[in-house]
Amino acid sequence: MTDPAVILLGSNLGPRETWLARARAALAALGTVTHRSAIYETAPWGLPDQPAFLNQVVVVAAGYAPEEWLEKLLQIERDSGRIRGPRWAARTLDLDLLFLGDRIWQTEKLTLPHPRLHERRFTVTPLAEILPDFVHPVLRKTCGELLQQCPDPLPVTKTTLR
Ligand code: PH2
Ligand code: MG
Ligand code: MG
Repeated sequence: MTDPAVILLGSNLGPRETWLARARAALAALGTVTHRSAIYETAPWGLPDQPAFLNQVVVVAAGYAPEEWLEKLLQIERDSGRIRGPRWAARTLDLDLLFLGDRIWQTEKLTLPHPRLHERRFTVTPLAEILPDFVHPVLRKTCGELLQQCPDPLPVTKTTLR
């Protein structure tokens, strides 16, 4: 059994929809895309003075190890022309690994589940849309419960895009 990778896509620079579409195509080339949320327009979290983001969550089944996934995602980001700026700054494409099945992983490079996912409405909203009953392996709550309990007040608006 391969552990499905649950990935958050984000963009707030340039042709945002195009970056997400290209990232989905690149992910589909790595394995089988089993779920895809709607695209949400979301207020910038962390550094407020920057453009709004588009965010989406997709699930990909493929047999990679955690740090292999990280390398694949970084490569797709680089292919979108991303230049790494300050933490939380505007970016063409950001791909964050939220879960790899229910694996718990903690190294210098990568922590699974993503340690801040439950604090961010822009993450939990698309996640709860497609995986409402998936149980967070550390917090022991479903994604639906994490959304209900999310303290983040920043607005998240569902678009008609997917
Ligand atoms: N990503 C960040 C920082 N802030 N805000 C929103 N709304 N969406 C993001 O994807 C996002 C953010 C760092 O990766
Ligand atoms: Mg991120
Ligand atoms: Mg990232």
